[in-house]
Amino acid sequence: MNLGHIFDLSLAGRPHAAALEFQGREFTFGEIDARASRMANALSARSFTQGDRVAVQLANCVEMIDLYLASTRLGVIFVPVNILYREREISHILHDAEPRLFVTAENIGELAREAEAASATRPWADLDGDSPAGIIYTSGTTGTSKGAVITHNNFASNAVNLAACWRIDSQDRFLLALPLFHVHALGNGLHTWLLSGCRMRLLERFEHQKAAAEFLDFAPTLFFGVPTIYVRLLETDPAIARRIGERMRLFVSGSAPLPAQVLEQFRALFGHTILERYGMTETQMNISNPYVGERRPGSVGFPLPGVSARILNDDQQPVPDGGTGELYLRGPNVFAGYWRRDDATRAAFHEGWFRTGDLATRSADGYYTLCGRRSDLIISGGFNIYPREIEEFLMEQPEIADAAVAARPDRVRGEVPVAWVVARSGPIDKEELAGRCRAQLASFKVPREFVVVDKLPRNAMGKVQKHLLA
Ligand code: MCA
Ligand code: AMP
Repeated sequence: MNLGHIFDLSLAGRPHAAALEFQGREFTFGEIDARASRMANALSARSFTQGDRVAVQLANCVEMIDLYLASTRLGVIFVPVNILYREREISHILHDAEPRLFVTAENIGELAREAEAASATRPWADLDGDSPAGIIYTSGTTGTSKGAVITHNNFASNAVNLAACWRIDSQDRFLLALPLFHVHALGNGLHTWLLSGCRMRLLERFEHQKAAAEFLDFAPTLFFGVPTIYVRLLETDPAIARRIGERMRLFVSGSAPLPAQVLEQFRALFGHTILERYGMTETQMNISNPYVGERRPGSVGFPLPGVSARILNDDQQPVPDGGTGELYLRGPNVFAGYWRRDDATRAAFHEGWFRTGDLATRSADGYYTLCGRRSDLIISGGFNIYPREIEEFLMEQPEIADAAVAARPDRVRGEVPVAWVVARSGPIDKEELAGRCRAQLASFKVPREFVVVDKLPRNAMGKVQKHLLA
């Protein structure tokens, strides 16, 4: 099967059921199906064929769903681009993925008009489950991001797992506020919606000032969030939180560690124990706390069905329960490799097991707990930041001789980036430097502070000792 067969459970199987709400507009599954066909025919008219790439940088909207469904129908590979990315970051992706078309807020109107005029007959490419469905860029340790090639089978196994293990069905009311350009909203959100045939309200983005009102108005039963969102929701008035909680069935958290204290405070306020799970772009969802049974604070639970997990030490030997090592994974969820990067793909696997780069420990009763990362990845509000990329940008600036970027803990965003810089000669105008960063880097990557130092602490190998920076 390919994703089309799975989506058809709702698109073709429940054509008259309410499917989607977006900014006051409502659509049935039949309408979503027809929109997808029209968009696919519009892409075909632009001579898109199987294997072509379409890059898309849009805020959440119905047209983005149309484009995604149209792509999976034609075998076109969908390349979502973070809405916060600036020219430098976008240019890297476009050069690497070589899409036939780059869809943005500027030209989506034109494409939508072509789709309105196109036929609603269904095009249907005969796709194998191993066909690529998406290339999702994820920041590599090299500083520039690499495209993770995700197949129909990868996405399908993830959706089937989540729908089954989290009991998502057509009775759910699903509030989706996460950005569709990431696996969290796309692979978990969109796919479980289409698989289950539930009703979804899509928001353009999560706005914490409006969140409680949105919950009250839509009365969802299901919600996916990153920890920053749950920290924001702790500001909800207790009586309102209780009302929201009464209607809810399941709150899920992932993409970054959920502090145990936030889980406890949230439980006291909303009357729900958030279900924490762990995933990666390259692997979709790997490990999840159980729907029925203990959702253990600080832990991410058990490997999902079909997913095999191993914790190995630096000599690639198994670590006994209670010990810490790097987590390796195998299963139908694991991606096909990095786009045009055989070297990076080879480096990411050991004897067929994917190296997550995450450090983990397993308890005697089988719960996995993440305990940090091998790399210096920073996660801010659920967005990943590789310090190397910011360091490279800073070193290109004429007034900077040396630079290092590291995380600072942040109550709301989890972590934020801070830069330590060495001047080439003369003073550094921090405001001006911050402005240049804002123009060239996604907002979440812009260092929250610049600390000017005489030199960076380096070890004998010349590597910056980041733990000494703060
Ligand atoms: C954030 N900002 C945005 C958006 N989200 N701008 C436009 N559109 C967006 N969708 C910018 C704001 O302009 C602001 O910039 C900063 O981010 C924080 O915004 P704020 O309103 O203060 O929001 P917040 O209350 O702090 O919440 C931020 C957020 C956002 C909404 C939680 O961080 C977010 O959407 N995170 C989810 C990311 C995600 O889905 N990650 C999954 C990747 P400024 O800083 O300049 O003020 S990981 C993944 O996919 C794996 C597989 C997994 O395990 O899930
Ligand atoms: P991404 O590359 O955006 O897919 O981010 C994947 C990374 O997010 C993982 O390698 C983890 O480091 C982190 N991550 C995802 N879920 C969790 C979680 N529940 N707890 C801690 N870290 C997480």
